[in-house]
Amino acid sequence: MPVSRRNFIKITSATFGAAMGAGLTTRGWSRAPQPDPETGTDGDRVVPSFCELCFWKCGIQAHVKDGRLTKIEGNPHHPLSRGHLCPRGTGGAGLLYDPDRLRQPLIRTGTRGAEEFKPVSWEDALDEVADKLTRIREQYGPEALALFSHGYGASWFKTLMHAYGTPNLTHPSYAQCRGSRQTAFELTFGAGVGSPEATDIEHARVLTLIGSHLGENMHNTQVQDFARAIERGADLVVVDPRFSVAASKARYWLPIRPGTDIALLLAWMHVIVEEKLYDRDYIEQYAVGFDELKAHLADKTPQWAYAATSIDPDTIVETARFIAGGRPASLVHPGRRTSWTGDDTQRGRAIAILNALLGSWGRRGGILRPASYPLAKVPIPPFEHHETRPPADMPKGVIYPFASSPLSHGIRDASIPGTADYDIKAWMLYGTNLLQSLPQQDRTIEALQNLEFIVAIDVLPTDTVGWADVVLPEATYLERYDDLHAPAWHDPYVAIRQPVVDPMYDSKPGWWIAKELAKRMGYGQYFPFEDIEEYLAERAERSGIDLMELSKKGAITASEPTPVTFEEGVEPSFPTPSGRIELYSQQMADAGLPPLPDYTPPEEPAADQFHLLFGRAPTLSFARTANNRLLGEILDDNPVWIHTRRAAELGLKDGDKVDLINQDGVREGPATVNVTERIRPDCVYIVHGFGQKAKGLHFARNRGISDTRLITKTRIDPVMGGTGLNVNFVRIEKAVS
Ligand SMILES: Nc1nc2c(c(=O)[nH]1)N[C@H]1C(S)=C(S)[C@@H](COP(=O)(O)OP(=O)(O)OC[C@H]3O[C@@H](n4cnc5c(=O)[nH]c(N)nc54)[C@H](O)[C@@H]3O)O[C@H]1N2
Ligand SMILES: Nc1nc2c(c(=O)[nH]1)N[C@H]1C(S)=C(S)[C@@H](COP(=O)(O)OP(=O)(O)OC[C@H]3O[C@@H](n4cnc5c(=O)[nH]c(N)nc54)[C@H](O)[C@@H]3O)O[C@H]1N2
Ligand code: SF4
Ligand SMILES: [Mo]
Repeated sequence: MPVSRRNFIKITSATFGAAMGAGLTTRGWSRAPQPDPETGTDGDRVVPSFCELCFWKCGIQAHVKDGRLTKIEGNPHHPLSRGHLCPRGTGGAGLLYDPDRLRQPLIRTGTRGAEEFKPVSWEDALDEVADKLTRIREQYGPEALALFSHGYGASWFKTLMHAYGTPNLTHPSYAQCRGSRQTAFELTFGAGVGSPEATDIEHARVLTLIGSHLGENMHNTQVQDFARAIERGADLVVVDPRFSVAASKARYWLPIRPGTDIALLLAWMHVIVEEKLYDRDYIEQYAVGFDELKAHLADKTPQWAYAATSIDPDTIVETARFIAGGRPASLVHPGRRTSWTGDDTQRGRAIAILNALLGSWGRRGGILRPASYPLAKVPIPPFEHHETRPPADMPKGVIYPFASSPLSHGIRDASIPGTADYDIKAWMLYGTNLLQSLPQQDRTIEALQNLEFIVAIDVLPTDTVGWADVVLPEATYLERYDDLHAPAWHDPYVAIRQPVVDPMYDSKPGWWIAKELAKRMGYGQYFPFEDIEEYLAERAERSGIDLMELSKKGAITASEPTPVTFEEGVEPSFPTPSGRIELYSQQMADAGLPPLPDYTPPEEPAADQFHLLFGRAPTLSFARTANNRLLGEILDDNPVWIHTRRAAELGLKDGDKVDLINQDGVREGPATVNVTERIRPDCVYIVHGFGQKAKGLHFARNRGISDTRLITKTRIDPVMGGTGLNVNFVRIEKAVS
């Protein structure tokens, strides 16, 4: 039964008020979480919430004793964790108790970027930010401010930006991450695959991974499903220039030449179409453009692809048949960080079309059609209509027709005066570390030098935070509430983030920071609540959710199983212009882009160079966890993988120290050498997230090397403007320092 806020507070304080553990002073129903008889704990309380060590948002149960977090486990009530977490999720205490945390608001005293600040009161810091942003708006218009964000807590600041009136809301997780995949699937099926991805890995008979290094890429539910699929006897085809963890479980490992996957995908489809191995009924019923596709594939033979990919034609034929043999439970994973070589939407389209030929969209073991738990909104007044200009994210005269979210590197570039249609003058940074996440770091620095005002809302004094004029220390995800969360998922659910312990030091939750800024800037009406508990109670009540139950369990799943496949009753609808799966994309043709995926040969490295590849390690979330001492105990360096033969030629052995010098002469080092057979001789590989320089990160500083500093070159995806990051080459020399 839903409860009103008033009753809720009454019930919870009566029931739980007396039983509170020490150290928790938040009031009202937030005290609800109690030892759960199912979990047991040697502490005082177990608080369910959801993780923020990455963006998968697994449910956690945080154990507290004497007011201190003692351990974090997976929440069995949450469909993304099912009682388990990835190693990073369990290491959340390393963030909460990080001695380097931002402790109080700071205002810059030295030159910008010198990381010199003085502590100030919240009053002074908020007044300063509100005053500066109001002046920027008066002088240049609202679009002169950009918000860069990553993470669920950004929702409050997005509301603030809508009130302010800027269209420049951006996140590197679009153009530097999964934007091209999203665009490709939208163009083909009329819908993306979402986040968390709605792939049914668990029930796949054949799973094909193009790069996607599951097991190192540790998205928890995917990895659990991956393990289950393997246990159930599913077979894997892994395409990766590196022998990844997933490759070690595979029936086929195809060590492809980097940047040539489109050729392989076209050749696979050539075989599948020529040999009539595709799902003919499905294609006839749901798709358009098959004849055009067939004609396009006619000359994309395995022999043709061999020259591009270096994969033997017989292997291409064999794997094509093998992949088709598993249909419709044959899933070609859509990928996640697909910002590789600038032809990424085309590669995404090839993957989408192959999935269509296999009939896997809307099928068990393929890509499901999930639904969200219905959540009502807390009403706010309509945002004022501002006559603003469009986002400043594309260079003058350039249009990327299918960009559906402002491009972060573009907005960065527009902050260097005179380069875009108008200049960006101020940045608000929320949970984003642009010096590590945007390519072409020299441009990021130039932008940082030219801006009139920078405010960073963060938890740590990172490289980018060091450039801010005002720093606002946010309480970590273990110390705050955020909005309710209900993504599309196989089992629709709603989850709550709630504080496990009180905010440490003088940190404050994001909702409070945004609300205080809004009040000062005249946008108070968009935060129509006294505190977050009132907001959450109202939202829950409007949504018919029992907040007590939610607070106690951490997540509530819809009671009835929801259909997720066409067979189970999901209406096969494809919201493309034709209303069908678009194998041939008229939308692309109309925009002057190739309507069927084309292969363009990538640039090759010189004889003494290597392709620079990078990826994830199970215990690290890019730059986000680099200073986490608990996780650092497991991995505190990112050695550079070099093939045995090339290492011998260079006279290198394991543990040697080297520098990497890229095609533009940027030198990064010293890096530790890892000599291995697990990589193609023309590639090197490092884990992203190391090589931080910030003075205040006493653990992460100068540990390992940064891939980002070596990414001085990108290839832009003409379809949606993403930055291909995997187009840089490096030479290797003995380290100079
Ligand atoms: N532990 C951990 N897990 C994470 C994250 C994290 O930080 N830590 N981050 C999360 C996020 S935000 C994302 S977007 C995902 C990213 O994870 P993925 O989407 O899996 O990342 P990719 O860049 O696609 O995959 C990297 C792999 O691609 C291979 N590769 C490089 N070039 C090529 C090529 O040309 N062709 C082929 N076929 N393979 C190539 C590399 O050798 C490497 O094994 O991971 C998520 N999961
Ligand atoms: N060279 C290179 N660049 C890449 C990638 C790569 O592999 N290599 N990967 C790309 C991908 S896939 C992605 S998704 C992007 C991600 O790049 P970003 O959007 O920059 O995201 P993060 O690295 O997660 O941001 C880390 C910041 O969030 C802060 N933070 C952590 N928790 C909180 C919190 O609770 N509140 C607040 N306010 N701040 C918090 C950290 O202290 C840190 O400053 O990077 C992309 N860029
Ligand atoms: S995958 Fe790991 S880090 Fe990401 S939300 Fe889940 S537990 Fe946290
Ligand atoms: Mo990402």
